[in-house]
This record gives sequence, C-alpha cells and structure tokens, in this order.
Amino acid sequence: MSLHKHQVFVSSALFLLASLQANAADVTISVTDVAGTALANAVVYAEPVGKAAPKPNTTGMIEQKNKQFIPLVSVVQSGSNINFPNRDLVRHHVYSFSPAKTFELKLYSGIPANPVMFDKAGTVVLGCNIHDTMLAYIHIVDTPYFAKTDDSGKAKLSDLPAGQYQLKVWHYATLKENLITEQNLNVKGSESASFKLEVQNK
Ligand SMILES: [Cu+2]
Repeated sequence: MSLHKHQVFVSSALFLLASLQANAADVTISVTDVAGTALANAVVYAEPVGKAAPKPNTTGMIEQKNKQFIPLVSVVQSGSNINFPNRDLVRHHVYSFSPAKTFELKLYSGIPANPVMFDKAGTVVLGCNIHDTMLAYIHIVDTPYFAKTDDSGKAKLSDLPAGQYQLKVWHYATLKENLITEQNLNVKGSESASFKLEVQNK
C-alpha cells in the first residue's frame, strides 16, 4: 500500500468512526420527585434546535381492558394515529375535551373502523362517558425522539444525531398542571441528564 492510499484508509476509518459515534448517541434520563424518589411514566423528549424533526409514520394503540385504559400514559409524535380497541364485553364511549384534540368515539364494542389522528402538540386527557374512573393521558410531541420513564425513573432516547436539543419532561401528576420542564442538551456522544419534578402525592 502506498503512503497516499494508507492516508486515505486512515481518514476514511476515522470518518466512519466519527459518523458511527454521531449516529449512535444515546441519552439516558433520570426523573425523580423533589425527595429523590423515582418517577415512572414521565414523558421525556428531545426537540432538535433549528432543525425540522423527521415526520412520523406510526400508529399507536390504547386498549380498554377491565374498564381501564392501557397504558395510562402514551407519547406520540404529532401526526400519529392511535387505535382504541375495546377488549371488554361492555361498551365504552371514549372522549377528550382537551384543546390538543377534542373527539369522541361513541359507545362501541370491538375495534373502531378508523384510528384517531393526533396532529397538535400538547396533552390529551381521555375519559369514558360510561365509566367515570377510566382515565388516561396522551402527550403529543413535535419530535421523534421520545420515551417514557420506567419504574426506576429512567428513560433512554436512542440514536440521536449529534447537535443541540431542548430536552423536555412532562408528568401527569405535576403540581402545576401541564408543566413542561426543560433543559439544553448538546449531544456529542452518549449523554445523561436528570430532572426533579414537584408532583402530587399519589
Ligand atoms: Cu367505559
């Protein structure tokens, strides 16, 4: 191998390494309450600064089972569809009065013919006209980079391209309703971040 070819090989390898790192940046986020107790079901998401986010092409699902919505908290990118299959023998009447999406699926069994499109960022609170205790939340975000914290209060955003983001968190039980807490995030390699939220006792 000539010196010239060798240099080309080395710089290609470095370039490949750099792009692998740039494409594989994971961000680990930890969410607790002010006392330091892990908070599950927090929605965390990273909005690219100064760049349009890639568009979604996903259909989610919120089931009704044993007179409960499953899951309690969903997060989708704006422009996503959600199906609302009823797995119970009783009929449900799903509705939302939330400004981010006002809709109703009148008394039905089985699977509705069409999913519902959520095209605006914000929070949607779901209820059932027949069963007052049924409650669920959909947080709609303008980015494909989102996750929910698990029981240990941890979430991971995978494969973020390098760059600047606004990292945001939302939890349904924050003292101030619909409070979104945010911090700057500069993704260079794998990163971590943490949030402490004021939530109501549950
Ligand atoms: Cu119901």
